Amino acid sequence: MKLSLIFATAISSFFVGATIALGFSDQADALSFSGISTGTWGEPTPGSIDINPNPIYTGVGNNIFTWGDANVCLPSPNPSGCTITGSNKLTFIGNSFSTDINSVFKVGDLAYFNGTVVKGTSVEEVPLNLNVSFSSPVGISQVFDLKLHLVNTPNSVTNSEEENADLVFIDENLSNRTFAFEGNKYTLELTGFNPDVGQISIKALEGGTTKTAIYAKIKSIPEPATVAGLFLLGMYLISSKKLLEKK
Ligand SMILES: [Ca+2]
Ligand SMILES: [Ca+2]
Repeated sequence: MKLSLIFATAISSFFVGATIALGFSDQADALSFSGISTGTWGEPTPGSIDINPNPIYTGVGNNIFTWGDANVCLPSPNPSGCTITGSNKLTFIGNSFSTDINSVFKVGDLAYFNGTVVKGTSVEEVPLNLNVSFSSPVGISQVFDLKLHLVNTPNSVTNSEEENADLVFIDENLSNRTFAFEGNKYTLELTGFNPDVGQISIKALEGGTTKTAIYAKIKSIPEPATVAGLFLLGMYLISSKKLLEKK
């Protein structure tokens, strides 16, 4: 008699807990996020002094970043002349967005120009400070720090164009990905350069431009209420199994 009373209480408190948890979960899943993204480049990391003893760059604090000394004389059709491609360049242009939770959306366009530059004047990594301003009701602005790794391969006339091509890799690990709204926590997760498959690098031939975009999605972090509900369910199932076994 006493035992059944305990279980009745346990069951009813489980259902109350589950209802609260489901209530939160439904609300979070139905939430959509809209806003505007912008981005500015941060201070780059040149990398090893042996590789880049004379790093040259412009654009910290702007949305156009250049690196490498473009003053290099490439073979030209005119025997006395030089062809200068210009420095390497990354241009980030943010956009407005509207997305549901767990859906991939575009946070900005990225254009990558692969300049042919003087050896030892490049940089190896540049941070992009991605500022996301969420519209009402979320109404918060947050800067997410993401990093791009710049792979500047040495060029050789005996190489193929593909072998001389350079690359940009995106680091998907944001250092400050979490934000809060109405007591619930969310994360912004980078998904890379492609909305459909996990693509973390882009390539451009020497003197060529590759246009791409950066994609992300917003996920909700499970609430303590949900975790508590699941814990209660687990405890209830274990005790009811034990009770059945005893019978
Ligand atoms: Ca290059
Ligand atoms: Ca190269």
